[in-house]
Parts: sequence; C-alpha cells; structure tokens
Amino acid sequence: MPLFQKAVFHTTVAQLRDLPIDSSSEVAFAGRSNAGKSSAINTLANHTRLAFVSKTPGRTQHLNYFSLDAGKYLVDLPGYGFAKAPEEIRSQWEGLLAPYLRYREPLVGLVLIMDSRHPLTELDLQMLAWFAQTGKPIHILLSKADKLTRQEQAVALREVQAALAKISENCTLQLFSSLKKTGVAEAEKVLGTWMGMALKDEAVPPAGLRTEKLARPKNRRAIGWSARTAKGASSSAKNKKPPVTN
Ligand SMILES: Nc1nc2c(ncn2[C@@H]2O[C@H](COP(=O)(O)OP(=O)(O)OP(=O)(O)O)[C@@H](O)[C@H]2O)c(=O)[nH]1
Ligand SMILES: [Mg+2]
Repeated sequence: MPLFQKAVFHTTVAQLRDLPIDSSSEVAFAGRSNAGKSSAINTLANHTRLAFVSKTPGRTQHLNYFSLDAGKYLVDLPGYGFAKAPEEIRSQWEGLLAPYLRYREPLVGLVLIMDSRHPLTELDLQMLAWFAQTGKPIHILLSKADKLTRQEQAVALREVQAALAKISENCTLQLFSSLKKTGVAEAEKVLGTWMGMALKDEAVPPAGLRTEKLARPKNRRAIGWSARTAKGASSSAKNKKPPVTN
C-alpha cells in the first residue's frame, strides 16, 4: 500500500495565522504553475481528485494541506510564473509564501516540481537558491516524464544534476510521471524518511535473518534515477532573489 494512501484534505490556508498548529512534520510542493504539483500529490496519495488539477495555470491559489497521519501533512503551494498583476504576486509572496517557506518550523523539506521538458527556468533557479538558504533538503521531481523518450529522460536527469551541483547542496532529484505513475516508490522513500514515516518494505527483520542488502541504512537517499548533488556549492545560494517575478 502506498505510504500516503490515507491522505485526506485538511484545510486551505490564505493567511499565516491559519497554519495548522498540530503539525509535527510537513513537506511542501512548489514549482511553476502547471508543472504538476497537485497531480503529483494525487499520484502519491493514489487518489485521482484529492488536490485540484487543471489545465489552466494558477489553479492552486492558497496553501492546501493534506493530512497523512497525526501531525503529518503534504502542502500544495500556489505555482509561480503565471501572469498575474505584479502587486498580487508581491503580496502573496511577501505576505504568505516567503515567510511560510523561510520560517515554518514543521516544514522538513521542499519538493520542487519542474516539467522535465523545461527544467531550471529562471524562477526555478531563484526558488532553489532562495530555499537552499534554509538549510532544509530539496527533492526535485522532473515531472511529465511520460512526454520524454527514455533517452531524453536520461539526458534531462544528467543535465539537471550537473546544473544543481553548482547551485545547491542537500538536493536530490528523480524523474516522475503522474500519468504513468512512475517514480512513486522513489519519491515515497525520500519523503517518508524526511517525515519519519516507516516504509513497509523496509521493516527490519529479526537480526538472525538479516542479509547485507536488507540491513542497509534506513535513511539512504534517493536511489535509482536519483542523484545527490555535490557538496560545497551553497555559497552561490546566498542573497538570491525570491521567485516573484517572471
Ligand atoms: N502528461 C502528463 N501530464 C501531467 C502530468 N502531471 C500533470 N499533468 C497535467 O498538467 C496540467 C497541470 O497539472 P497540475 O497538477 O494542476 O499542475 P500544478 O503545478 O498544480 O498547477 P498550479 O496549481 O496551476 O500551479 C494538468 O493538465 C495535468 O493533467 C504528468 O505526469 N504527465
Ligand atoms: Mg495546483
């Protein structure tokens, strides 16, 4: 059974004072409008209509909380890059998103969704550099991977990985498709580890039965398609502008 199968809609937050007070750990999903954030949450929850998905960019307007277990949440954020009035963008960013991402204590990490066909746009780079300053981990889903051939997927993964090595430490990435439901187990592993949720297939057997393979560290980072970027490049992340402009 998928790790987040019990997910249910909890609340919509338009103002900081309405943030849930019982949260012990939450993971936020950020990215450009239309990148597939809401779809990814639905796919991870194995649910077709938990988060609202739309072809129209800018559909998700506030912070939508989905409860997984007591005090554990996935948070669907409004996308960036969709044409809105500058004043509207600024007030949403300064009044809600920036303080949420920067100071929310139970926020254990950020999932950044980028369309695998157009990754690392200027706004994605700004978001990466800006969030990296919190010191919290970022896991990138290269979404809509079903739109690429295997070879194109490998190229996208390699190129983004190489670019990330220069931008941010503490960052993992993988391919993902909500349409084909690929990359789910890999994403679950990363998010489950961040949130302290036990993965069923990683239950530790009695000591006498352990094989070397099963006894591998539980907090291992993303595997398979994923890659951890090189350390030591975080200085470039300092003083970067937040992704409020297009
Ligand atoms: N082919 C394909 N289409 C996808 C995938 N994920 C999302 N989409 C489509 O992309 C569009 C946008 O998806 P959403 O999940 O609503 O995107 P979002 O990032 O939440 O968008 P905003 O809320 O506007 O910021 C919808 O038409 C989805 O059906 C995918 O893995 N493959
Ligand atoms: Mg959305």
